[in-house]
Amino acid sequence: MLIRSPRRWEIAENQVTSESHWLDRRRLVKAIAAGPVLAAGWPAVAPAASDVVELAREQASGDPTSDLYPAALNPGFADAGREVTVEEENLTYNNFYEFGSFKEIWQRAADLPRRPWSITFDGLVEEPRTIDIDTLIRSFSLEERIYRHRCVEAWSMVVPWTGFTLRDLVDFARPLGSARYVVMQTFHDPDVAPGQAGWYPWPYTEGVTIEEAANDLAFMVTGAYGQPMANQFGVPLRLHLPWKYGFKSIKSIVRVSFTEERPLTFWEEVAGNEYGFWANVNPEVPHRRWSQATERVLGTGERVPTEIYNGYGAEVASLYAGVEGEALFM
Ligand SMILES: Nc1nc2c(c(=O)[nH]1)N[C@H]1C(S)=C(S)[C@@H](COP(=O)(O)O)O[C@H]1N2
Ligand SMILES: [Mo]
Repeated sequence: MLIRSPRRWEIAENQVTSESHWLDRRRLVKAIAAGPVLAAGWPAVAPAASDVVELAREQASGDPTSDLYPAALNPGFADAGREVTVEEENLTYNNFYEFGSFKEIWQRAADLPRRPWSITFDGLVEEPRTIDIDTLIRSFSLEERIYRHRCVEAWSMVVPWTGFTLRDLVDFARPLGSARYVVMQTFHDPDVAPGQAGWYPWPYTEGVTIEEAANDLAFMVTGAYGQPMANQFGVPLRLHLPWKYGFKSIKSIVRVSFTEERPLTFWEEVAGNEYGFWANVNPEVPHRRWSQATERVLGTGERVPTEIYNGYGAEVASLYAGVEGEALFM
């Protein structure tokens, strides 16, 4: 996510974070051997791709749900019309502000404990409850879907996700008939996530309408590239809404609430004049500071035209009949 300008207090935060907090000794030694370490604590030479893939494999093989992978590919989502983004690329270019406001947060995200983890369902539900993540994941049958992802920063990727539909999660939660929105929150623990020591309105909060949540495209992600997902993708459970800008796709969810009122979402609260609730992809509505007409496809060196609803209009455009008066696209 791009904000107005680098903020003085964020830079200070990066500088006070010691390298050893997020680079283990072995990696730090390697990084130093590879080149000078910048004052801000960032190795000048990018870590070898094998390191990041190796770490992702370690995280996946230690995951208590690893026996569920690989899940069957849903033939309806087998072709995203573009090549799947190279895994190393995707593992080293992430937005996860809890770990810092830059893309290479993968080492820091390795500090996030994958277990124990539970999810609380509350608000307008028949009965509020807190469920262990493994019990939750095992109550659904996992499938693989290849989706395009378009970040509001005008880059995109193609990812083979594994998971289950948000619709199934909503059914599991048993909301009351009065519920109009599904609101999700990320964990909040500044001891593990140094970015949360900063000024942002933590925890990260996102939401969709009950109708959007029921759309078949709305997907709860547990895995990527045929395995339990690496920490930086938002372990152990994240959302992916492929027709919306990437910031709607909240990571590392701990709470799912049902409300009558529209929630104030994280980026809306940070910069409501730039990031709205609906955030549907539209090449014709520029961001206040840049065009959304094209996107840089990660790992390809190419720039391609952006499509309305990120190319998923046939599935989702009908959701927005009747709300045209609102700022649907930012
Ligand atoms: N909790 C949380 N979820 C988040 C973000 C974040 O900073 N924190 N960034 C969002 C943005 S802007 C994007 S583009 C995607 C990036 O997902 P990726 O790192 O798996 O590519 O995650 C989204 N979900
Ligand atoms: Mo994004």
